[in-house]
Amino acid sequence: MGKNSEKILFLQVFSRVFAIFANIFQKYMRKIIHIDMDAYFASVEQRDHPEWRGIPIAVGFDGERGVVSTASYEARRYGVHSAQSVVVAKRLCPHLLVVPPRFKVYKQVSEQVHAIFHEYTDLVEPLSLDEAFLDVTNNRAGIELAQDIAMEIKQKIREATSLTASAGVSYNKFLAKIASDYRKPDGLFVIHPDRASSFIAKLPVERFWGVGPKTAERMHHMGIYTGEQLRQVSLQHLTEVFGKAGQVYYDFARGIDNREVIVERERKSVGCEQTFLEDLYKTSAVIIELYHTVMELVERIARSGFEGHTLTLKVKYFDFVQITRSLTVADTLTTKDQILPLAKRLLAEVEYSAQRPIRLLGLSVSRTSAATGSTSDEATWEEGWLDFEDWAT
Ligand code: TTP
Ligand code: MG
Ligand code: MG
Repeated sequence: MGKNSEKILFLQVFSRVFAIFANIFQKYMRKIIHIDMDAYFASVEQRDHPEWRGIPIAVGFDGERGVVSTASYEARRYGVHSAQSVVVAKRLCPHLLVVPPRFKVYKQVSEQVHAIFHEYTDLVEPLSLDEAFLDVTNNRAGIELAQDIAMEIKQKIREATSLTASAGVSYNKFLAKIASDYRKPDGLFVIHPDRASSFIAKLPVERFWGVGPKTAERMHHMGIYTGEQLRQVSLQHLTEVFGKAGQVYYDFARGIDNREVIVERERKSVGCEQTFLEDLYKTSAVIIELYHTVMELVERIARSGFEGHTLTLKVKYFDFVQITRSLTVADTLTTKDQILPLAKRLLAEVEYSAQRPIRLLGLSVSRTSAATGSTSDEATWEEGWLDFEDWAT
């Protein structure tokens, strides 16, 4: 064996050993909490309108094309849920009350809750208006058990906002996120390092973070229903089927997630994009898809509380050539009525035809006017529940 290949072998062994120790360290040293508000928008509405308490309500814009942002627990019993059309929701629950959102209030409450988080640590990573990760390994209060911190935070949220939150505690983000969902509402669930393996083994794959309905279905087709079964599949097979996400699923099945809690990942833009099943060239079809993309964008802006002034349209043609068109306005772009006309204006600047059909449409809102060309192509897989790909830079 040559000197070089010896060196490579040594490095490989070293990095493998290092990874094993790093994982053990993470497992027993890190303390991560995930907090998520219960039925967030709906709970705020029921708090502020006592007459709506105890009855099925959905937050969203009422009408033919309206979509449910979220539903109260009373409504969920009828099968009403986020991202469902209002028409379907009313069919399931005929006496459903559909109330319009008040994003300003949701943002204010979110700020109150974040102030409470920062009493314990500055390592806070917001995922959306109603949830965040906290790394409390070294916390300000010097509290030993993360579980105790989670309990205190829940209590303080209740006192400050009259709302309930659920908390998940574990040694990484993936498990903390699953844990917060496990005993909703008003839940507190701890996944101890020693219990993680058996917990994951029994976990249905659809509860894995990043596994949306489509991925779950594909896994089911492969005969994978639980964490235990996912663990039996080789890394090679998973990456063949799921691409980059395959490695993530492989690690998650083993309770491994070394991602750090990233502080105040300040968003520069919020956007979404959609690749079509077939390339489009008819104006009517393109306009319909543009409309859907605008609706999705409006939801994402609402969820993130993002305030931006520049709208960017991204078009990818059949041959993968991509162009972007932007315009900046004085108003903060948040509503459909503001964004749709601007999006149409941008689309009017774009040429397409049967010879040059469109493969993908994307829209984003960003803070500055320098957005053109800077919108990232990298889709994040954080939330797997919609057909659209998310992009955030
Ligand atoms: P979630 O935390 O996903 O849901 P939730 O808080 O309503 O309910 P849960 O108790 O299960 O956590 O989302 C937080 C808020 O984000 C939600 O109240 C409304 C908004 N939202 C949308 O507008 N559209 C969506 O598709 C989802 C999932 C959420
Ligand atoms: Mg929530
Ligand atoms: Mg949430």
